[in-house]
Amino acid sequence: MGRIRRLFIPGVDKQLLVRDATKLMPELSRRRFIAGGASLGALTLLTGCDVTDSFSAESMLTQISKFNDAVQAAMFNPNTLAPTFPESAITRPFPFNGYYALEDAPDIDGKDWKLEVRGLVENKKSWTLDELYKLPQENQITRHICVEGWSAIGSWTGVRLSHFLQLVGADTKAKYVWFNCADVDGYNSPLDMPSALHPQTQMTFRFDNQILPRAYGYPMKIRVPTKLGFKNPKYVVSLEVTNDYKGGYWEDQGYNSFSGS
Ligand SMILES: Nc1nc2c(c(=O)[nH]1)N[C@H]1C(S)=C(S)[C@@H](COP(=O)(O)O)O[C@H]1N2
Ligand SMILES: [Mo]
Repeated sequence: MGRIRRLFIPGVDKQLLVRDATKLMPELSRRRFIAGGASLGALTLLTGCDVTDSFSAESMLTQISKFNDAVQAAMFNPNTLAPTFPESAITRPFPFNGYYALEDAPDIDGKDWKLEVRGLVENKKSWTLDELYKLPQENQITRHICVEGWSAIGSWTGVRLSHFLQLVGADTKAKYVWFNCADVDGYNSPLDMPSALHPQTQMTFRFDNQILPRAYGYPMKIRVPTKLGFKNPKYVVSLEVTNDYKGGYWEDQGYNSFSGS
């Protein structure tokens, strides 16, 4: 994970925290948590606590010890919705994150950009931004959790990915939707089909009611609030419906591809 920036969390030893939390979990949850990589990010996703200081680390542990197996099983269920928040909870400014500095982020001209659609779909036509903007859009205020140890609440607006997949005649029995991005050294990420069809999984065009800024993935990112941050590709240029596991930028470096509920 050479290029990952390590964030300092005052008073919290991440490894100890993950170890303590694991001990507190009921058996079934513990097994799933360990199978999922036992990361601090997964713990944050599970509890909704943002571990940025020793106080919230403590409340996270308290919360975990209160869980019963049924509650945790529900949180790992792909049919469960990610928690939503009021506008007052939005984190401002919302953090930018990439494996490079913001100046090096893709600078895409929306007029030239097209979304390529490939693989197991009936209609492989490319989509312009104007065409995509005309599709029905929804808003969600949800939490984004990064494995580097931070989380933030944002407001995203866009088209349900399941709606788009239906429009292009995608084979929804295929295993994955694989996204490719415009980053200079590449970025891609496979999403399992049940998560692609999840009602909160979104082709996002707006952040905080403004056209998606460059920092957050202009012109389009895929918002998957049931997954960790790295499974939310920005600057997307193509999607491919496929049965082949094609790997991903962070997945290839050891992060669990499931990484979420
Ligand atoms: N194309 C692209 N998408 C990406 C990344 C990236 O480097 N390139 N980083 C991922 C990670 S690790 C995180 S935490 C989020 C950060 O999104 P944000 O900048 O909107 O906070 O984007 C994800 N999607
Ligand atoms: Mo991340």
